[in-house]
Amino acid sequence: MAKAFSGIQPTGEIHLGNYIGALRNWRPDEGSYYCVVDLHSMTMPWDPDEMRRNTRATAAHLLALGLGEPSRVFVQSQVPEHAELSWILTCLGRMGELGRMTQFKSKGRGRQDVSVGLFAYPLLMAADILLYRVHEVPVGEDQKQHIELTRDLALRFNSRFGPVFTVPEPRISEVGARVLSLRNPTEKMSKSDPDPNSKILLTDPDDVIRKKIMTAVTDSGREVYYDPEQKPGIANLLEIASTLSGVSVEEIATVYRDKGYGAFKGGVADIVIAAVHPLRERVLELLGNPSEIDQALESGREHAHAEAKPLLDAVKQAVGLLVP
Ligand code: ATP
Ligand code: LTN
Repeated sequence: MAKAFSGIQPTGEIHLGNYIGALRNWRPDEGSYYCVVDLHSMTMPWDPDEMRRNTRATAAHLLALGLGEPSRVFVQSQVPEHAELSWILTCLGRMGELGRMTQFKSKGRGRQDVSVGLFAYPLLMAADILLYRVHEVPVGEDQKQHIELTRDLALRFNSRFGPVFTVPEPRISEVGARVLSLRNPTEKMSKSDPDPNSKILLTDPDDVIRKKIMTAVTDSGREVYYDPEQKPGIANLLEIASTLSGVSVEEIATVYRDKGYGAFKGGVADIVIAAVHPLRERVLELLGNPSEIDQALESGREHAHAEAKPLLDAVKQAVGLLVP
């Protein structure tokens, strides 16, 4: 069984893009870990109360997906090895390679007022992954470049200091790796998009989901077929429906080809509601029970720490730091 690690930022409510691109591919296998990466969400300005609330709420989503058993979910800042290894990797990473990260380029390049953390962020992500000797990192398309950097750092470290790190692979699904905004289907669906109609939340009631899909931006045509260049809005809805139903994009397009956008969107809404409704019930139940969330996180923290500590000691030993 391949061991996996992945992370999600507590920057807002979990949406369908997070679920389709990442969370649905997370499995509670032995040795796999899933992390609420609170330290990553400090790379952009944040509010402390919101951070506390979102950290618990994000954890509740992971637990509702069954990832907490047995003890696979934890909070990044509660396992100090992440920040410590991140510093060591910061001294191995190069300005040039970090400057090429497209996420940094889109959020920060050329601006003097962004944090140093935003630039260094992929090194913290590399530390997250490398601490657990995992083989796979299930993520959406936007994270591929960061995992390639993680691989480069692991190989650089191993060739200079000895074979301490496992070199991980990204696991990115073919369909649904980049779910697009319902309001602007050239941008990805994103937690930090302030327009609530741009995204479907896993806690949205059925009628809200239906309304968001019925009013999703599409082109002015009538025919339903898969063409991401010419019809990005329709292609996005086809991908969403396909990943959630297990029916291929082509088959769904054939069913609705001449039926008009209204009927197609109604069919997509049925599929999304059928998938999201049971998840919402479980998330809301857990959110009403914060002590259950905290208990699960404590158990996750203990397990993660027990694995991360010896790995960090091996790193320290290899680079010449005195291990107490
Ligand atoms: P933010 O807007 O704060 O950057 P986000 O919505 O991009 O947040 P993250 O916490 O950065 O969410 O990502 C968690 C996981 O979800 C990552 O694996 C990421 O690749 C995936 N993901 C995020 N948005 C999408 C999307 N629109 N389509 C597919 N996968 C996505
Ligand atoms: N950078 C990722 C979140 C993240 C992550 C990780 C994903 C932090 N550490 C380790 C996979 C593995 C993001 O913003 N989506």
